[in-house]
This record gives sequence, structure tokens and C-alpha cells, in this order.
Amino acid sequence: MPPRKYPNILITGTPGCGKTTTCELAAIATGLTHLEVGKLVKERGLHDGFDDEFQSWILDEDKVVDELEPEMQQGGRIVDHHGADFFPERWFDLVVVLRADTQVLFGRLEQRGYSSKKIEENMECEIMQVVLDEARESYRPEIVVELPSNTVEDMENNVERIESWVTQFVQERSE
Ligand code: DAT
Repeated sequence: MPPRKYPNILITGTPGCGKTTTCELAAIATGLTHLEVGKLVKERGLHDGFDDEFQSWILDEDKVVDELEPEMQQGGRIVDHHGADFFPERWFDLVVVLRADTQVLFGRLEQRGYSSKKIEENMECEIMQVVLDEARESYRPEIVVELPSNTVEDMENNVERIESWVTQFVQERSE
């Protein structure tokens, strides 16, 4: 991939940890484009049908990668997804894994109206740090950062941190 002027960032974590909210704010702060994978899967048909048991679309990894490739090559994308194990490593300059405490996450998932089975699965995923491990296995350790996302203050700090990081990236590339 040719060097890009604007970075690509992956923001990941267990559902309910604050990815979409953080991505929306980070996109406003940085001018980068937010790509919410779950939404694109549905809107652009990047799936293999609907899973009745899990009440969600069955994501087709190849279709997602093929669809996003041209945009990722351009750079300047913030990808929002609850997994980190199938995107090409070369896509990202920074990988942010958001983390939430068990009680906080429980409240958010309950508020979302998730079934107790779905809440339990997601809680276990967070406790076992599944997404963090995926990110560490898939990307160079120096580009992976784990950030707490329990409070509004955490979120503001995270957005500020992402903004400063983007500014530095762009500055270094323009020198
Ligand atoms: P995700 O995209 O990871 O599923 P979200 O951004 O939709 O999560 O957030 C789920 C809910 O929790 C939403 O109502 C906003 C709230 N929330 C997320 N992160 C938060 C934080 N750090 N402080 C306070 N509320 C937060």
C-alpha cells in the first residue's frame, strides 16, 4: 500500500463499550470518515443471510474486505467494529481497544434491550478480554492501545488522545 496522508484507525471492543459514540466524536474532531462495519454489512449486503438465533446478519469477511479496500487505500478512515481478527494488518496505523468495567457494561447492554443470553455472552467476552487478545494477535503491539471507556470523562480523554495522535501523524507525513 502506498504511504497515506491521513491515517486509518480501528476502534474496537465488546458491544456496548462505546465504539460508535467514540468514533462519531473522533470523526468530528479529526475530520476523518467513520465506517461502522455492522451498518455497512446490512446496508450494502456484505453478509451471508440472517442468523435467527443471534438476531444478527452473518458477516461475510471477504465481502467486507473487498468493499472497504478502496476506501482504506485512500486513508482517513475510522473503522468501528466489535472484532479485530479479519481485517488486513496493513490497513491500520492505530488500533484502539475500548474497555468497560463489568457493571458499567451490564447496565448499557440491559438498556439496549439485549436478551439475558446476549448480555451474558458479551459480558464474558469483555471479562475474558477476547477483543484485546484478538487485536494483540493481529497487529504490531506498538500500534495497539487499550483505553478505558466507563465515563463521559474517559470518552472525552479518548477522543482528545485520538485527535492529537492524528494531528501528529498528518504532520509527520507532510514534513
Ligand atoms: P458500541 O458501539 O461499542 O456498541 P455505543 O457507542 O453504542 O457502544 O455505546 C453504548 C451506550 O453506552 C450508548 O448509550 C452510549 C453509552 N456510552 C458508551 N461509552 C460511554 C462512556 N465512556 N461514558 C458514558 N456513556 C457511554
